[in-house]
Amino acid sequence: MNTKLATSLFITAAAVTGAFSQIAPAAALSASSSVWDKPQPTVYSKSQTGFNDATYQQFVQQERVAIPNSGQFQLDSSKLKLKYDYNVSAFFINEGAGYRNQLAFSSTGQTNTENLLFKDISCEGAGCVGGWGGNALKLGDGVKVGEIKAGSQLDFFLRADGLNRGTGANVFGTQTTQNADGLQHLVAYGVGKKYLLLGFEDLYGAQGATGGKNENSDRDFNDAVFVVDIGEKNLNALIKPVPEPSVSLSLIGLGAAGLLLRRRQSKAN
Ligand SMILES: [Ca+2]
Ligand SMILES: [Ca+2]
Ligand SMILES: [Ca+2]
Repeated sequence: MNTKLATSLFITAAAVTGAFSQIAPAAALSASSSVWDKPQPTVYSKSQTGFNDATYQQFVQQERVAIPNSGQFQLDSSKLKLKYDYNVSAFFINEGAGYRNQLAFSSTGQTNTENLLFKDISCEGAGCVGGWGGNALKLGDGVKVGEIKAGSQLDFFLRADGLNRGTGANVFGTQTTQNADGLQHLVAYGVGKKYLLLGFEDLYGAQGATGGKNENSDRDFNDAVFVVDIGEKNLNALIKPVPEPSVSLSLIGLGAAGLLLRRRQSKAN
């Protein structure tokens, strides 16, 4: 990882601490939720949105290689609570998965809604991690999440191989405790000025575990990769959390360095 990358990639140290654990977690979207039966929202191409995915492809790891240090950056659902009203969008970055995964979101709080975002997360051809069937999305394709009011919490859910398995699929979400295997399936980073980078692991169980429901998971977290535009003010609010007393000195140091670098970068931009 180069220095520039490190400055743009920073994560909320506070997410590790569960700083806002007193906030009740949003109800998980089950595999049988009607949200998965909704029609695919309009997909906008890069030429329509002006979004450039190239900057973010560097975060997509090769198959079966985890995003470095991803285990440190466990996402707390409260991390995605928006402090300001914003018209949120999500963009497809890549997918390294044989599965035909699906993505949905929910917003709870001031805005209460849920919707399907991508019904068939499949990609084949130049720039795609692999090609295992399906070619529904182009790199950088975007969908509108919609206007989300300040004080709302965003959660994202992956129905693993949902296109094929339907209601029998596993759903993995923002809340680790609500995942059937009890494991983290999502890593989140703050990238650029206004984006969250989300990387999902779609295989059930611990790395290499077999038997039962286990799927010999590789824990590479590249099975569905997105960025979500939450706006600069919301991202800034998320990456400047009030440090908890329990946060280790090293994490505080990391966060402070990240903020410093970010401010410099902001000025540079
Ligand atoms: Ca993968
Ligand atoms: Ca796939
Ligand atoms: Ca995987």
